[in-house]
Amino acid sequence: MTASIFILTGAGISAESGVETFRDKGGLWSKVKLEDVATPEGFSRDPEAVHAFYNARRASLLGVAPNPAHYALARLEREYPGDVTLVTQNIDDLHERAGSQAVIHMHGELSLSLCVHCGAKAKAESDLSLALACTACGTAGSLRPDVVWFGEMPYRMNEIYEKLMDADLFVSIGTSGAVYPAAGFVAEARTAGIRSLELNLEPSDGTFLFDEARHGPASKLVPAFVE
Ligand code: BV8
Repeated sequence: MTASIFILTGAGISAESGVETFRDKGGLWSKVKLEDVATPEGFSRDPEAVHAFYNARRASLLGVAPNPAHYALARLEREYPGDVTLVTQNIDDLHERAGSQAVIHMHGELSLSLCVHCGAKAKAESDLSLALACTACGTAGSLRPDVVWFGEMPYRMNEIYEKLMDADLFVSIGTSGAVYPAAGFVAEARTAGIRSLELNLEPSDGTFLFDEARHGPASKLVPAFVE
C-alpha cells in the first residue's frame, strides 16, 4: 500500500448499480442533448425541462444501491484514514451510502438545490421546480439543481489539485476521460511523477497516459485492487 492515494470515479462505478452512464452505447447523452439539459444556457431557455430531467434522475436513485466497488472504496478509506482522497464526478450519493465519509463531489450533487439568488444550498427534499422558493432568502423561482454544468467551474478545484499533487498514486475508476478538468488529472499526475492506474470497463480516451490499466467491471476490479 502506498502512502497516499487519490481516487477519481466516474459514471462507470455506478453502472452496475443501475445508474445510467453518459457516453456508453445507449447512455444519457444519446437520449438527450447535453446542451439542452447540462448547460446554463439550456436552463435559461427551458428551466422546467431541465428540472424535469434532474427530478427524474433524483427519483431513480431511490431504486438503486451501492455495488461492491463503492463498498470497497469505503473500506479503503476506513482502513487507511487520512491517506485516501475520493473525488467523484458523479452526482449520485452511492459512495456515501456505501459508507465513504469524505467524498468530494466535483460536479455537484443531485440531492442538493442551489439558490441562484443567494447561493444557499439545501437538501432537495422534493422535486425542484420554478414554483419553489429558497428557504434561506425567500426568493421564488430561484432554485436550480446543485450540479456543475458545461462551461461552469467544477467545485473545490484548488483542494483537488493540492490532494492530487500530494498523492503517491492516482487511480481513475469508471470514467471515459472525456470531460475536463478531470480528464486532465492523469497528465498532471504523470508530469508530477505520480504513478497512475486506470480501472475501467474498456480503455478510456487517455488510457495510454496511465502507468497501468486494468479493464473489466468495476465491481470486480475495485475490490481486487483494494484487497
Ligand atoms: C470547466 C454534471 C473551466 C451533471 C457534467 C470545448 C467547448 C466547450 C467546453 C469545452 C471544450 N473543451 C473543453 C471544454 C470544457 C468542458 C469539457 O470538458 N467538455 C468536453 C465535453 C470536451 N468542461 C467543462 O465545461 C467543465 N468546466 O472546464 O471549467 C475550468 C478549467 C480548468 C480548471 C477548472 C475549471 C465542467 C464539466 C462538468 C460537466 N458536468 N454533468 C450531470 O451529471 O448531469 S458532465 C458528465 O460527464 C457527468 O458529470 C460525468 O460525471 C462526466 C464524466 O463522464 P464519465 O463519468 O466519464 O461518464 P462516461 O459515460 O463518459 O464514461 C463512463 C465510463 O465508464 C466509460 O469509459 C465506460 O467504459 C465505463 N464503464 C461502464 N460500465 C462500467 C465501466 N467501468 C467499469 N465498470 C463498469 N461496469
